[in-house]
Amino acid sequence: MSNKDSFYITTPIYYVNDNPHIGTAYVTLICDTLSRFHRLFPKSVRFTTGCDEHGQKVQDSATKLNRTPQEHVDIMSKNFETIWEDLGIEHDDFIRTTQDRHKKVVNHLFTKLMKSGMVYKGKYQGAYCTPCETFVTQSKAEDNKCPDCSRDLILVEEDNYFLKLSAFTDKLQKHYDENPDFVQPSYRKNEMLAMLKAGLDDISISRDSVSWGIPIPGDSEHVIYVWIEALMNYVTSAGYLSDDKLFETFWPATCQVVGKDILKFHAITWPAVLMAVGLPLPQTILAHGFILADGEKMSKSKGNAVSPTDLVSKYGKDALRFSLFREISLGQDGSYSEESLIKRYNSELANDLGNLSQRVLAMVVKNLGGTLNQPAEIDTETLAQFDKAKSEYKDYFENYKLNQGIESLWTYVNYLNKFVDQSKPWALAKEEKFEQLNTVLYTVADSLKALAHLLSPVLPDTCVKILNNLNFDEDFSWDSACLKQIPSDHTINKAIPLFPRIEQSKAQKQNQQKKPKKQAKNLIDIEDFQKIKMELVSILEAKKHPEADKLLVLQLSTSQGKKQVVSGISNYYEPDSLIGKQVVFVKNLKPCELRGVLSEGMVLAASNKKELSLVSVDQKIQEGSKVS
Ligand code: ME8
Repeated sequence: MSNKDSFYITTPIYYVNDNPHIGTAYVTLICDTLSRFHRLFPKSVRFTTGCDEHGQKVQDSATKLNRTPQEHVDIMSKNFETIWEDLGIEHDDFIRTTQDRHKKVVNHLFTKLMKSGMVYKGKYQGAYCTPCETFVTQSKAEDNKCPDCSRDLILVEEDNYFLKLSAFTDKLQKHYDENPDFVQPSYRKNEMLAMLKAGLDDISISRDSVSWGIPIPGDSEHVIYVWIEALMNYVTSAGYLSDDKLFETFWPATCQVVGKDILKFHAITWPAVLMAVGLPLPQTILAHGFILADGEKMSKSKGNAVSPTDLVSKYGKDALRFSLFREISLGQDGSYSEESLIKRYNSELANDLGNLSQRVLAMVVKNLGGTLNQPAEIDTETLAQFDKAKSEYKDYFENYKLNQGIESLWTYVNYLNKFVDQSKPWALAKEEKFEQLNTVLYTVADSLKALAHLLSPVLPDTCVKILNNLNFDEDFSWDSACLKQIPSDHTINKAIPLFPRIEQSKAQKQNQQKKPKKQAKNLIDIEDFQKIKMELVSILEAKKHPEADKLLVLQLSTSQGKKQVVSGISNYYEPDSLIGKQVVFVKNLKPCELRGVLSEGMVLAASNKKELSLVSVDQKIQEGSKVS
């Protein structure tokens, strides 16, 4: 059992075949928020994330882009780090499976696995899903499609090492019985229990037709199956073999957050590996559901994804995480869109919290000269409501129920709004009842201060603003989240608005295609030219437009993730000939639909009436380089 004074939370480590997307952002934000919550207490907290850099899928992506796998993983993992920073993620470690510290751990643990008698050599003959990096048994491989992602399977026939997973069925069952919270939520645990009941098959744990991986110790013809070595990142990152004190503090992990699609690897394979090598099992594996758009899993390949970085640049970091947690109950699938973010933002952030803060602090400045005094007593109903919200919030967050925890705090925010409406401070000001006015305004300002500490994991930037508005430093802690903390004679600052309202029509307009203005024939200033942002990108995929012969639909690997562009070059290029080409991408064009397909920019081409050629560079240089 984990040390109660420490909290170790992990995200899955992400494949670097693609840039971060809404699904990877969602789980990373969950972990960031939970780690910030636990940091409020006097506790050692560790939050790790990183990249899963080996395997066939990554090897194939690198080949498509004419890169070596190492070049590819170096570029892509940097993108992950940058985007996490843009989203306000504060991790303690960013692990990459190509790092020496990880290879060392994998060698050590795999050797232990072999010595445990739980590994044997055999032949795997069957289907493999490269996008999921999974072996698929014949009975599940209907129509040669992956049962999880529906993409085409490949047939592989390899001499492989196998793990005797079948031998762990009873031990795992016992662990589940003795640790009822091992897998959460309970309906996901039941899925795992059903698998155990059906009995487990042995699994392949090596590949011999893949070279991009960690070789099997003593048999370099094979590499270790990516899923087996990737799981080991969680102990590498906790200091296994490199920092005994760290490992002692943080292993076993408190909470490992994963998507429901990869739960089996974490709730069955991973514990079996740990049992085989004699390491303790994590306390909880928490499975989240999918973010849906129009009832389908949101994913870039389906073209229904909203980009987390675009949302952050438009609405701020806090609005993204707040709306994701509010819209989707952790564990279940839930719909999400830019419109749902705007609705939450306007109703809960701007109206409930932002307005409350603005109107009360403005009155303190206007009617009390900016200075608050501690009243002799605070209304008992307010104290009771606050205590209830705080303890419910703690309980929910400790049990990974983010939406319900936020709801508890929001009940208190709404209580404060009612309190203001009923206390009518504007009437007290008019009647010059300054003592009563001070009591009302103090009650709300003091509550906002306490709320800032409680809400800081969910709205980190906003809570800094709340405390700064109130003229306090932003040293968030659970103990500071109490009422009657503002001392007498305390002067606040002029309030900076927390959430300027988003006009929905304006936001919608931003999404609408604007007709290109006719270009004036006169010369332009350099400032005008500099407004066009261009960079060098690679073409990942090219397909014919389903509705227009002259158009191709290109998928580009850009510094802001994968982008789709519709381009009128079909008469001049075969789609396959474009894969891996480096081209110039105009990245700040307003997105538009071309014959029903979204286009998020353009690629440059030189053309005349007879010929057309894409603009490129005369020698290969790093992707993402600015073109100017
Ligand atoms: O699976 N909604 O990496 P990955 C919610 N390397 N979550 C989503 C989602 C959506 N629409 N789409 C994807 C891997 N995800 C392995 C992990 S860990 C040792 C190795 C989630 O880059 C998905 O559930 O494919 C998964 O948890 C993660 O994003 C995808 O990770």
